[in-house]
Amino acid sequence: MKNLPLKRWLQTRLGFFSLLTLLIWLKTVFSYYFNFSLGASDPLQHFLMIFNPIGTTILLLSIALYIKPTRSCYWIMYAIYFLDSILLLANVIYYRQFTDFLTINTITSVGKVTNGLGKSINSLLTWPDLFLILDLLLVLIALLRGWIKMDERPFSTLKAFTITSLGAFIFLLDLTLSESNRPQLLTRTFDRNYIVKYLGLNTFMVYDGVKTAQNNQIRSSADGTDINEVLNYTQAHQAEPNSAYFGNAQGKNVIVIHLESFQQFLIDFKVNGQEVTPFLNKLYHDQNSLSFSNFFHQVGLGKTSDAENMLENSVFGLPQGSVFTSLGTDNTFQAAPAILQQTAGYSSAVFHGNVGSFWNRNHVYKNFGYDYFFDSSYFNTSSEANIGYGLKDKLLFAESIKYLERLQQPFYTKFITVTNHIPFNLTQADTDFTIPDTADSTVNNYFQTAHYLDQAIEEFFAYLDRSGLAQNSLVLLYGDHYGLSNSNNKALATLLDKDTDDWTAFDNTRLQRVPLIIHMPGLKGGIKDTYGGEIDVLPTLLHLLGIKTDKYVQFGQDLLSDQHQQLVAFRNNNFVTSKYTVLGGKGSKSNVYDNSTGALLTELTNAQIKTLDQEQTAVDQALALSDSLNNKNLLRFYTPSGFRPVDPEKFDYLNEITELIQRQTKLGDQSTSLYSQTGHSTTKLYKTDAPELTDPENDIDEFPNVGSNKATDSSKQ
Ligand code: GP9
Ligand code: MN
Repeated sequence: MKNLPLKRWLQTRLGFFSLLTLLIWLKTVFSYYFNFSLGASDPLQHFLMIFNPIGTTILLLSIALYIKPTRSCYWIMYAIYFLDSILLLANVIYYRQFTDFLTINTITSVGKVTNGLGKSINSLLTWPDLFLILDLLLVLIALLRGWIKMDERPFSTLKAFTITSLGAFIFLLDLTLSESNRPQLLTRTFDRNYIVKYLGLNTFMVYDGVKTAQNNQIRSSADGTDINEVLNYTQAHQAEPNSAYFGNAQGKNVIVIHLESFQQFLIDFKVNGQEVTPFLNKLYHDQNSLSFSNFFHQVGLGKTSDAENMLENSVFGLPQGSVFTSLGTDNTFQAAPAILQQTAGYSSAVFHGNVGSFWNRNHVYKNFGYDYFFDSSYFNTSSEANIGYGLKDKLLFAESIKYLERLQQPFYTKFITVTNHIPFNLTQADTDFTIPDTADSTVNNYFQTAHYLDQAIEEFFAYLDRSGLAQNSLVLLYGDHYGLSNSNNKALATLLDKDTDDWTAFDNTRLQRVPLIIHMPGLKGGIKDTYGGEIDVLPTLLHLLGIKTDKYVQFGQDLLSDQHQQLVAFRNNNFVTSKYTVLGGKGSKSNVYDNSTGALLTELTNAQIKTLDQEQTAVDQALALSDSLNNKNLLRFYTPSGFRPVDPEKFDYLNEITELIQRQTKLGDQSTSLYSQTGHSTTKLYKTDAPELTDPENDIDEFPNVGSNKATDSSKQ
């Protein structure tokens, strides 16, 4: 036994180092699979999950190899191993409660964590957790008892450096493979789960630490007076409400339908003679719909989350990354749910079939003041019900009714659809739509998922009619951003009867239009060609509801106001006016297109140049002030009169069903939920042709045995 090579190996510094690396690696991979739901969905992702702890563990432990004195080297290496293991265990416990990873901010605001965990720390510990700390004790005893002898021979700096380099190389390999599987992983930061899945817990910690330090530094450089410049701008930029519309929807429920990747060109569009979205087309032209034909998305890298941010706050996203993921956990917001709750007693809820952690929604919505968040944990997300980013749209609407009918009215709700998301996959059973046959399969598939989404909306509207909700609700539908990117547009051009060779940047910009439809029985509708964008929706909506917006910090303008300026800013500082599309930078460098002809204007008059320069300056100023508001968290310095800052601690999104029922019971006769008004459930009124729901086993009436906001594997890729 004594001279076994393995034992001899363990008595060397490298052997000890390897043992600790192995232990951390095993424990981490064990936790990835048994304690966290990271949602690996292809072999490469599984490989990366198994591979990612190695590089960073080597990097960390190798620090000790530079230390020459024997005892210091061993104990420092042990300390690193100890701390890393404790960090893992702490994450496991935290995740069990919050379905999320520890961040620097959660660790430093210990009160918050212990508050949340304190209640249930015992129940959160399980026997297999012992496996994560037992080895710490065994290695300690082995060292103290001399079972592992300390090797007196120091490591040469060169050798230590070689090992550090090996760690760095493995890490870079992991990073490269991850980026190939999930482009823009670090620039967009979709979900903390993703960073851990691809790059590991240690990397997430460092990444989060760097981000937090940067944010804190920018924030601490701000003081109360910095908000003044923003207030001066937003107050001067206010557009007066249009008296013909102000208050038209007072007291109505609001249902926002977020049409994933849905572009304006789909409206009235036909493929092989078949309408792609017949229901939305009808709605678009309905006399009770206000529809906008020149409404642009204005998102940056934060895509869906940027669109949501603009809709809820009338504040832009960031030039890099997403406000939701980089600032949404800590920033102060004065968002639609809070404004509506405080000014008109609205309750609020979001329905979305992806995991709550995606785009950091589970934190952000609390800061927005959302009462309820029904994420994938509240739905039956079996594998056939899920596609791409979560629950299929028909199922999302159908299965939300049992929650919707319990909400106190008036309510402000948002349904975020997902099926029409790239790569626009759908199972055979879900579609009979004949897709086009361009050379680009992404383009072809886009029409089938858009068609499916259209049917889902139609089913939902039919329910709203049958249940009577339609009569006292305003439904606002909008496309969040493009589905087909510029690289797909050449293939799309053929379907639009355009010559591919003549396709220009102007054409690409036109395709950034998305629908905005505001529908309500009795609303004086019509198709408006006002040029506007997502930033304008909140003031438009609030004015329709009869709520003045002048005291809030909002960068948009009411689309129905005569004072609306029709200056649409994009996140890259390009812009569109009612006449021109201005792309590619400032001054003489810009390309100016005429909106009516699409021609590139090469000879501009001095007066035109002057106006365009002024407009460019206005666009740059709006974006810069919005960035300063976000980055410096300036709303913490300004509370509009009569507004109470949102307390995110009031919401946990964990037991929504119990909370809904308790609220209803507590209110008794005063309860205004649809369920209370009708005296029974209305789920039977929901009709869907979704194949998953024709099976009697899948009952949309029942509250499923879920609802703890636990992550599932629904967020693929
Ligand atoms: C997922 C969804 C998609 O939850 O909202 O976000 P996107 O990729 O469109 O930004
Ligand atoms: Mn989206």
